[in-house]
Amino acid sequence: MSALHRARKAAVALTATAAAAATLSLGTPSASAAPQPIVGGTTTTTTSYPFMMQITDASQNQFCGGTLVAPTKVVTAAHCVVDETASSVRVVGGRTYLNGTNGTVSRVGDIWIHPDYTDVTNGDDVAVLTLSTSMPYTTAPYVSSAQTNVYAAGTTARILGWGTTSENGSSSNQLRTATVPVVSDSGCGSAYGSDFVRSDMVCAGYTSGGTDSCQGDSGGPLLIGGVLAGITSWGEGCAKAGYPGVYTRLTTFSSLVTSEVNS
Ligand code: 4AZ
Repeated sequence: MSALHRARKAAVALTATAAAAATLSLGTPSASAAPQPIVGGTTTTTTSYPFMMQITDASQNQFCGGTLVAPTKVVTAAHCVVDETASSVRVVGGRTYLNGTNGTVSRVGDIWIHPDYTDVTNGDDVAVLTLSTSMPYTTAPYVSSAQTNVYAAGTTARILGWGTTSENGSSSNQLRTATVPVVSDSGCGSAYGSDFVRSDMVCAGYTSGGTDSCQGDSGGPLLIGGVLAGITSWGEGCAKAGYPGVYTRLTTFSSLVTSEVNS
């Protein structure tokens, strides 16, 4: 696959780097729709989505999202933290703006990464962070392993993040959200071939593109009916027609996550 855009965390937030890269305008959504944030969507707040966490470096520069599922447990993507150590990351809750200083900052006591994780295109893109400080925010429920029906094609899902608002664009200072329809496994397989691992991934997005997760949204939630059902993982670029976003299929990993949440 020639131009597969492997998901990677945004290196830094709120720098001029991303804006400079945007001038390359590689693979921006074509013709019809001008790029809009998350790509597409609207601004929101951590008051509306209190379980939405920033995963940051030690200087509180956001590079991924995460979902608070218990007061000291955050679900995120393996690829977000595979090159990190517990001491190198922080989790920030209750902070709508990347340049804010409010909310709750916690250190991380333990990082659990799926033991089989190698690369986003091989699946297993799930991790659980154990926080040193409890977050005083409402947690999100997550799917049980039995709830595989939530991924019916066409079901509306919600994505959230501070990621770039266009491919190779800049991060959003304010948290953003968008809704995208779940894509059938056959449709996603047609787009991504063998990189789409049906047991471990689910796709969401419009056939015409225009609305999607993007760099820096990784690790954040895909909510279906208000329940955490996926983790932002990867895709071919962002918001491109024919290339939906790929999310970790959380039903597959629900029991493992529960083991970590209860540990
Ligand atoms: C990323 O790099 C990323 N359009 C996240 C989501 C998608 C692509 C890349 C899906 O974090």
